[in-house]
Amino acid sequence: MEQTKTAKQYGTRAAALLQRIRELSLITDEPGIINRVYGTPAFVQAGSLVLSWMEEAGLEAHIDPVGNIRGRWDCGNPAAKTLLIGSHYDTVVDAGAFDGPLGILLGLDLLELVTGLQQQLPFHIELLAFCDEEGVRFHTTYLGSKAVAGLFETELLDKRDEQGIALRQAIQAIGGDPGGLAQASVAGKELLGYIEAHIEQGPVLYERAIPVAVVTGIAGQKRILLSFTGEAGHAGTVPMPMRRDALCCAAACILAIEDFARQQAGLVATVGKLDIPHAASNVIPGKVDCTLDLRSTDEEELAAAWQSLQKVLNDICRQRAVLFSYNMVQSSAPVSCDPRLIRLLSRAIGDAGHQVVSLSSGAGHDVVPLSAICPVAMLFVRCYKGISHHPLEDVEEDDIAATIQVMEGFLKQMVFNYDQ
Ligand code: HGY
Ligand code: MN
Ligand code: MN
Repeated sequence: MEQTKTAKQYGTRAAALLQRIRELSLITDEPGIINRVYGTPAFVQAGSLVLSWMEEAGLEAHIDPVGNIRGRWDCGNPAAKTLLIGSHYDTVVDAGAFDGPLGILLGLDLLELVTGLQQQLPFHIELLAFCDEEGVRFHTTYLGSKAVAGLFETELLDKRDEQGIALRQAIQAIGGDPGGLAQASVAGKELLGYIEAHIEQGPVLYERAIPVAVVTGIAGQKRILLSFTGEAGHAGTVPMPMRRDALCCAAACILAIEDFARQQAGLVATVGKLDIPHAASNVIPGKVDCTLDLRSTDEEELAAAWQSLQKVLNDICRQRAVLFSYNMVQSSAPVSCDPRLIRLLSRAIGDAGHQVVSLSSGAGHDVVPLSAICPVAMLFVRCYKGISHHPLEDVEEDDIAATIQVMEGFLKQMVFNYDQ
């Protein structure tokens, strides 16, 4: 098949980027799947590899107090602003290879172009590989980007993982400094903006056969721990009408949550984890904890949905004589991307010969905390059938070539439109 001009011109860089994606994907705590959550040996190994790539590219690179890997290109003018580019290098469990690393490596590709060509730019660029966007280990997301945005809440340091290890200890264990997180912050600095390229993690671009899209905004999300307390008992002796079965109650609640979300167009609700302490096949579950992930791009709808769901869950628990309680683990409002950056990114997409499509993101991204301190933009990249958080996650080399071209075009737009 005749290679497109883009594939020819950018194909070599796309192939090199894919090679690095594959190299990173082999760094895992669980051979056979990609598993690289915050603070593990694989996490540290992956961070060192990204650091070495940044150093090879000629960037001033370092690991910050929370574990973000950072590479800076200085334009030589101390008064200049800084453009931030990045994504995350932690993963979910049994992850795909592109969620996070693609955005880091696209930024690295751009910086290799800048340093390689001794390009004179009027502004600085900082490449950020964030350490914990997924929040898998401590169940609270954006740890790295919150530190960079100066939004890290110190009470997070006492959060414990399933082994009872506190985040403070995990930071120390990787050589970080839990007392020095303020040094990671760029809040208040002269920032031009933050751009993140990321797989769409949804099917729209794949269905419409379009390689990239500009993101208009990121959905708000609530991560809530739901707890159901009934009464444990002997599976063989407690008559059914006398039971206060916490698991049956949780099951009824989980189906009610699904039913509720199905009736609200802009809402999604997911119970992704369920835990039965001291579970045994011959014991009626007395206690069940599960996680509720609630999202909407409309802040009022999200708040109202949670209010309504609390009533639904309380009613079910009352009928079953089971106690219901919850802990709001994390709550982030919807975020809008910056209109000016959207315009410049759309121009770059058009200049690269692609139809300009705008999408909102149901997935959370490090853009969320960064939006508090500077204008933000996101570029979505088509992925295979929209699959993500799954080993089948994949991106075509031609789409990586197209994205490289758009990112380069965006950088040009930022230069042409730079006003100190
Ligand atoms: O959960 C999310 O939306 C993201 O993948 N962390
Ligand atoms: Mn991601
Ligand atoms: Mn993810």
